[in-house]
Amino acid sequence: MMTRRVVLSGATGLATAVLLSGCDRGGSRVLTSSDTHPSDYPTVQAVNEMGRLLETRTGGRLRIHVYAGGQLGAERDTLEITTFGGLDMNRVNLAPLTAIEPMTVIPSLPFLFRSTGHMRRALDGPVGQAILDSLRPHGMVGLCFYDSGERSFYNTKRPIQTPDDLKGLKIRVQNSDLFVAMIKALGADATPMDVGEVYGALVQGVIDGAENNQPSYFTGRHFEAAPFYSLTRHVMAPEILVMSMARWEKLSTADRDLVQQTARESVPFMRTLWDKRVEDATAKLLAGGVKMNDVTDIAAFSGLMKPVWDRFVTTPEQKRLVAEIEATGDDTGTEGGRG
Ligand code: GTR
Repeated sequence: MMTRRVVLSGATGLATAVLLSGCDRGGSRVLTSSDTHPSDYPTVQAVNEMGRLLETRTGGRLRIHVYAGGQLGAERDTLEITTFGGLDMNRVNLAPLTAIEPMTVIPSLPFLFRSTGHMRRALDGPVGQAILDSLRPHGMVGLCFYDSGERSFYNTKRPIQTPDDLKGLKIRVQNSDLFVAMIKALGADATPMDVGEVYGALVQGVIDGAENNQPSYFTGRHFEAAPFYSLTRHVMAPEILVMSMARWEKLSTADRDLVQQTARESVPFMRTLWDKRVEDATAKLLAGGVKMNDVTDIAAFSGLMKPVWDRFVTTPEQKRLVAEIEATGDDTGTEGGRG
């Protein structure tokens, strides 16, 4: 049943996207983009802002239409559509890309970033650019990263304080072997699944929990079914905005520069919305009865990650980027070292 729904929604999305991709109206081009989040979510707002900048700067010649709320299907499916040019742009989390390109594993590694400042500084620099560029051989141009905060565990049973509390729990993860390996290393059972299925799976007891940032936990109403949210802050895998290489190659050099520049300009816009969204979601979650607990012994979790890092960080290029990120300071000027 679940598989059939995914296939059907993917097929419908595909037809829509193919019909709409790069449609021309009197010399103006509408770039199509997909997002699983609803239209008020910061990622959608940021791509809309980029569209507004593009429209203003080209006198309406280039515009963006975001298909929000997962209308075009799950991230894995829309990514496939993007790679063959059926969709012009796509905003996804980095996790589903880890199956496609090993360089995208890096910012998705558990307990890599020490803080939001550290993550932003590393991804805004040459390391981030190298990861964005790594998607080109896969038919996509990485335009920019957006924040996705810190992912933490939530479940229907109990607060998580130590990895022992996760034992035996069925935890939903994104479609990524890296995430599956991380959950297994922590002693829980991993169930990869599209985010759109999580609420129902929690209610039906198909899974006991999942992991995400506060805004997604709130927006998907997952907190109603799984009220224990434990601040493990284990992953800061960012969001990424990509453009299909097929569309990119059809743009003039000047338009490519404009697309790249407006994407870049949408990043600080998004961060302002994001910080506020985390604050608002947290307040609403607490008001909604969520039992949120701090986790004091983070080392008990991060200490189990060595086999995961060893399995997924294998190439010299990956190792070089990890070392560069570890040596990058955070916004408060601390240089290197896991403090
Ligand atoms: C969210 C992210 C989505 C999606 C979702 C998930 O934080 O913004 O793109 O990856 O998590 O868990 O599937």
